[in-house]
Amino acid sequence: MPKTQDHTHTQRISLDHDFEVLYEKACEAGIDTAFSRAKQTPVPCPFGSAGVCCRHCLEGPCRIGLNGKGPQEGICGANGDTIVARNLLTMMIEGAAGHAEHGRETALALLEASEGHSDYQIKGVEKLYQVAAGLGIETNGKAVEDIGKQVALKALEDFQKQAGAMNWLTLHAQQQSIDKWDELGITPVNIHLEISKAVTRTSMGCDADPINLLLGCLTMGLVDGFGGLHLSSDLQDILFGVPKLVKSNFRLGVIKKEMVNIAVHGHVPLLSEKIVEWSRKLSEEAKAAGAAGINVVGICCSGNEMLMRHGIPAASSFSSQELVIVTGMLEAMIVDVQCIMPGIQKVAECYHTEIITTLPYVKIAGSTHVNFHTDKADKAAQDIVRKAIANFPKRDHQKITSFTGTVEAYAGFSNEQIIEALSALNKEDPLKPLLDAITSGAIRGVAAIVGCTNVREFQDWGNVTVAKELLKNNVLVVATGCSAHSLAKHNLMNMQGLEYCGESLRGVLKAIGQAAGLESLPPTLHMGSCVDNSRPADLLTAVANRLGVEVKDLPAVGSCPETHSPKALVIGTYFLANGVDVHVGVNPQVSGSQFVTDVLCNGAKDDGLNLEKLFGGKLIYEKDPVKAAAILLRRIEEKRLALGLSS
Ligand code: MSK
Repeated sequence: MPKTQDHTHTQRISLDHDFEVLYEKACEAGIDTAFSRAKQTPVPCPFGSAGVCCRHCLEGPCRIGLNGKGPQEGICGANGDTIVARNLLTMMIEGAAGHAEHGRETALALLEASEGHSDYQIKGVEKLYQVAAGLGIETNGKAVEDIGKQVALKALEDFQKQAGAMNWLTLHAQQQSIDKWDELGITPVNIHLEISKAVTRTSMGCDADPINLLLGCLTMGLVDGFGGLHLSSDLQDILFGVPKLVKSNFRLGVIKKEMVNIAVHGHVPLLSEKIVEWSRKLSEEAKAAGAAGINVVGICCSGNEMLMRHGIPAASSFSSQELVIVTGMLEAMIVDVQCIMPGIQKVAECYHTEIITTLPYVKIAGSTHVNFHTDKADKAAQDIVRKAIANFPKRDHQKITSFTGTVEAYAGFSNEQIIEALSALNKEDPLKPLLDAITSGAIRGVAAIVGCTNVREFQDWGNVTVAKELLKNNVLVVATGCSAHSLAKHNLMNMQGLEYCGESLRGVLKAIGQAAGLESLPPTLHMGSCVDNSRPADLLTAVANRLGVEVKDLPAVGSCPETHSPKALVIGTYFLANGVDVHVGVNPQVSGSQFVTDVLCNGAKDDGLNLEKLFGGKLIYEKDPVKAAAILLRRIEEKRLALGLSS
């Protein structure tokens, strides 16, 4: 049995008590998890934390001395500003590449489905027509598959074209923003070209101008926003259908003792869709093995995707993924890509859980690998579900910890669903009730709470606290990613949470919800996975277009209180390029350069060049969630004032 690194487990790890129970159980059983490993290294490396460690060549690693003490240049002469900006761009590349690969796989899946040589069919026909029209594809008299193929080829063109702007950027961005990006020379041409160029410019002996490197970060933000987020969401809606309102459950009570439990974890929903389908089809086989049936639960964004389209319950966000296994009731955890801790394998070895990797470029030593491809998706899903069924009799009943508590949550708030709900109030002009609420001040502004949970943070605390502070002050809150897990678990996606809303916001939510046949809309709206940050972006664009202003002018903010991932940083950069203020509650690792910090965080009235002057919004780094919410509220009021909206 491995020895846990946290023998004392005195510090609390989560606002969710169930995970504290499991953490204590893991510590007592000598099972290491990310939480115990984090306590083993309580202070992160100060040089890495400040962004001043350079590992771009073999003369180093070099590091810049902190607080002006020690060497102020690397061996090549790169100073702290260059090194910090370059390291930030490296993180952006990593985040954008992950989302772009998600988009590329989805585009190929749509192409194969359209050509009839995969196990998938197009389910979102209406969305297909809408996207095709936006791309200028002629649809009259054409078969759905022909249109699907044209849309897929347009998407793949965004990985190949050598001139002009990306198709998906032109499809979704406001013209004023495109003009600004063109003027600054940051408009991306194609996704792979920009990623490749950015890798080149960060390598030793290339770009050494911190301003130019920071502009490169903005390009990566646009690559991510249009080539990762929008492209993936659009094509997934075409393949699997646009999410509609669903009711489901969160917390560990969703894992059922009498069932074969399968967790889907990762991001790209291609395989998870099939796991859900085959779990239903093979339930008789599970019963023959002594179980009551098959229960699929979600982790991270695979969980969000399956929740949004199928109402699959959610077991865990990022930081507690290993602890799900410690229930002793998980027969298999199926992973695809991103946010998968290698540590799950070691924890699984202490139980009967089988970790199953599915992509040739994401494997974990010791785990089972079932290769997934769209033309053999049904076969792969059947094999995986049968492996889980075969594991059910191997449970060690002495090691089981079950929970009964679940929290009900509403999800499925695509823009199409929001518009449908609003149209119950105004059929001819569905956006009008929302615009009226914003302009009258009944809704002070809109906030997207996005991003992760982070093992070094007290799980859910930052996400929930920022949300409650904003709700109390009548800000409409939407959420995606793992932060949506936090909000759902703490009653902010069901009607109980309405008590946290200010009176005027509650009135608007009730009016819209009741017109749509509900008691109310929930206090916060679950808009989906990480790539679905395209949805709040589209909502803001629609509101700005109707008000005749730019997105940067809206009283809208983004917040990532507990993030851990470079993906969240690059999503935030996409919003910054659109002029939206973005809060991060976790150190963005730029403090080693006052110049870079000023460019990112200073206001428009400050001396020198900065993001707010160029785009209209800035980065706000504040660890304390109450203070962070106060800053966001102030920014919302400033933008209201500038727009001439009621005080
Ligand atoms: S899964 S990127 S921990 S949100 Fe999208 Fe959650 Fe953050 Fe991964």
